[in-house]
Amino acid sequence: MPDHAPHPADPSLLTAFRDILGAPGVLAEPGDVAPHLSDWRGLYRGEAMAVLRPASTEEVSACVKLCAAQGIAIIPQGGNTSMVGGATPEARPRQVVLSLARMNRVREVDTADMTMTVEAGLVLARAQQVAAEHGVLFPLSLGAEGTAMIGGLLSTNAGGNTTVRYGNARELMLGLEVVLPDGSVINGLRRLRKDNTGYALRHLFVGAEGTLGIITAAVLRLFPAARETATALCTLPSEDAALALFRRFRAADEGAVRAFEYMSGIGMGMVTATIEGATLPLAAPADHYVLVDLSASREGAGLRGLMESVLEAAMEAGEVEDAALAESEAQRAAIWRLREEHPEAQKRAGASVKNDVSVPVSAVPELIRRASAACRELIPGSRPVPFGHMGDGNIHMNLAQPEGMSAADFLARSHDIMDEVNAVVRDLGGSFSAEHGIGRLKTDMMESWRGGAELDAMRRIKAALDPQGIMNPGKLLPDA
Ligand code: FAD
Ligand code: 2HG
Ligand code: ZN
Repeated sequence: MPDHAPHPADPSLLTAFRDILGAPGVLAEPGDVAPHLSDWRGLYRGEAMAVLRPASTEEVSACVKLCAAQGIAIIPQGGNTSMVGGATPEARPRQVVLSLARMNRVREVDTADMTMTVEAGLVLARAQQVAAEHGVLFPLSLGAEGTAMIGGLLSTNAGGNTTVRYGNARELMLGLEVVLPDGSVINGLRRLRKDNTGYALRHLFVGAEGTLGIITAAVLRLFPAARETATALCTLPSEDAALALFRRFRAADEGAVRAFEYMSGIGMGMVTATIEGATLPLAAPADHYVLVDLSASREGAGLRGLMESVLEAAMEAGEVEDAALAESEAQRAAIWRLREEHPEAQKRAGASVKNDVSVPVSAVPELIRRASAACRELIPGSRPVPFGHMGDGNIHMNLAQPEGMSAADFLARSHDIMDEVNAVVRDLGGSFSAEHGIGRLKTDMMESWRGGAELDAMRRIKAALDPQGIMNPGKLLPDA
């Protein structure tokens, strides 16, 4: 991928931005700008004349008006944890990164209406914590929660571990405040469960990846806090057994399943080998693992009994080989750590190609088997590392480089690998982009998956809202 130095700033423009934001609101020194120019995975690096750090919606609006007048492109950035290079600028001049990090206030928590109104730069872990301090729950949960921000999470319609129970970010949003590409502001911070008033514009910005405007604040849904939990890590003989186990839990008490996560033996091996303190609470390693997390807002819900009886029946049926049940919060956290360290462990284990895909839940075992076989055949010695959110059909069908191959040679095959996996996904009626979004990584797949009337409608929406094309250019939509 191209490597570019920060773009030299135009002094008069910097002065104009400083007039709006004050000196702390504009970063222009190369050392300050650099961290905002590349992505977590190290796939992309771009340019920007400055990083703008507005502290209010009015400041965002004023910056956007100036950019629109000057034809300067804007790359909105939250925690910069995108897996698809969505928040990384392209290698082109006359653009700014607009960081929401200073807009991190909680404007209101309402436990009567069970809503929370927060600014886009609030980090997810902080949103969870504030909800907990009020005795309620904000249920979105994912590995990057210590860094990812509400605006970024909504802009990618993030999923994570609890989609099976609470839905994706979209389902957790009731209202939005958005600055449009001309600087005008939609104030849609309504906390209504029913609001049928024409086009649901708020939903247009969820999953738009910053291509239609800048989310500055949101009304989020809250839920009763969990008063009881039960968590187990199981080994299983096959992918089919994992699906059968999911069905058992669903049949026993669908409402109790908070997360149902699949992991392979190769992925778990990478975690225990590369992550300090990560140890398996089971007698022996296996080829297939499932993490089941149950929770209830009612005390005395009997989740421990439910967990034991379902696992016992599954063991009798030969679907579960061994299981470790968390006896304390510390053990629960240790089990979750084995799951959440998968991305980091994969990074430490060498180059990998990620395939964030989804299929109908019933097709997950076939996806894992067929895509793994196809990848092994394409690149002998490569190591499939499927893991993820089995309960909602979203598997990270990742592939790690063969032991003896160079990272560069392996990554040069990225698109062949993605094509191979996607052919299976297509055959199973799935999607090539489940929860991470399109960003820069998958724009060239849009034509083949969404081409025709669907992509055409997206382009027309983009042209109507952002006729100059200044919002996050090069992301989501392929060049016409
Ligand atoms: P950024 O990366 O900064 O931006 C993401 C996109 O949103 C970009 O296109 C950006 O331009 C746009 N954007 C950001 N803020 C705004 C705004 N205020 N208005 C308009 N556009 C905006 N994702 C999942 O869905 N599920 C997971 O389980 C998951 N696990 C992860 C685990 C790890 C370890 C990591 C590193 C990432 C993971 N991700 C996961 C991906 C990532 O965390 C999500 O995509 C997240 O939603 C991005 O949030 P962010 O604040 O970092 O956004
Ligand atoms: C997860 O579920 C994230 O841990 C990251 O979505 C997945 O690293 C990945 O491919
Ligand atoms: Zn995921």
